[in-house]
Amino acid sequence: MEFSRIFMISCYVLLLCSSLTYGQAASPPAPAAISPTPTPAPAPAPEYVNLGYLLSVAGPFHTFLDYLESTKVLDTFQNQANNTEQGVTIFVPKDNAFKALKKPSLSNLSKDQVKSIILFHALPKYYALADFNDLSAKGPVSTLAGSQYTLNFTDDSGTVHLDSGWSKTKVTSAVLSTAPVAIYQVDEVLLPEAIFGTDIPPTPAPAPASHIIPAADTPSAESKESGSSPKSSPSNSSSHRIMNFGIWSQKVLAVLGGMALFF
Ligand SMILES: *[C@@H]1O[C@H](CO)[C@@H](O)[C@H](O)[C@H]1NC(C)=O
Ligand SMILES: *[C@@H]1O[C@H](CO)[C@@H](O)[C@H](O)[C@H]1NC(C)=O
Ligand SMILES: *[C@@H]1O[C@H](CO)[C@@H](O)[C@H](O)[C@H]1NC(C)=O
Ligand SMILES: CC(=O)N[C@H]1CO[C@H](CO)[C@@H](O)[C@@H]1O
Repeated sequence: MEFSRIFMISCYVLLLCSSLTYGQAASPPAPAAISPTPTPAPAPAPEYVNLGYLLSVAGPFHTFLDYLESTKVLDTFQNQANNTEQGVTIFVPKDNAFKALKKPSLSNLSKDQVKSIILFHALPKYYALADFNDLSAKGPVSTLAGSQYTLNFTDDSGTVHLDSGWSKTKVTSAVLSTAPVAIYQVDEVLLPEAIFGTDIPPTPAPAPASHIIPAADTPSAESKESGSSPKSSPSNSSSHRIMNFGIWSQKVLAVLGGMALFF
């Protein structure tokens, strides 16, 4: 008699404990799935973004910056950036994108053509990444190089693809995206149809998928590795297993407790 009472009490205690742990195990899995993209800390609204400085410390974007300086397009961009009404959106290829240029190279172009190509890398307006969804429906978008220098955009579930005719590339990270200045890193140098003609080369072999390198060492970096956000969500299985074990142990103990009543 004494033994069965102790057994019942201990069963009851175990039951309590197991429902407590079950309650704890059941609650945590929720937050992981809610927002895979971290919300950027609200940076203080910059009065003045020094593009030359920013591009010299991010990237590496030295080749692009050299072209910006030698063509004086840096002044055009900076002027546009200072103009807070419209702002500017700049697509910046990394140094290795310039190294990868072989077939149509920039070395064989006139100064004006090079200038146009560099101007071709910017839109005369600030666009946040979310704006490209609307922009992609609009068809060809004029760049700072003029109305015959257009880019087509497509927003593929958050990844912004650019098509210049010759170059098909995508935004791989946001170096800066705070109105009025957006600077996005792209995989390739944008080569305009207006200079290279409509003799579009066949699409080159796709680059290895693992080649996305976020722009590091950026002071106001709001680094966004596009297209790979869901991958990093933690494994779901362990929390499910804990939950399942919680339910299972609770049931067993409940049965034991019920049996104990008959002693
Ligand atoms: C942009 O604004 C800054 C700060 O007001 C100024 O020093 C700079 O000369 C301006 N640059 C251009 C190209 O307007
Ligand atoms: C520039 O390109 C044209 C045609 O593509 C070619 O005929 C010419 O030889 C090139 N010049 C140099 C300096 O490479
Ligand atoms: C952009 O898209 C339009 C059709 O909407 C097409 O006619 C044009 O050739 C495209 N331009 C480029 C550079 O891909
Ligand atoms: C709902 C869900 O995301 N289930 C996944 C849990 O993780 C396993 C692999 O560990 C996937 O196969 C499931 O699809």
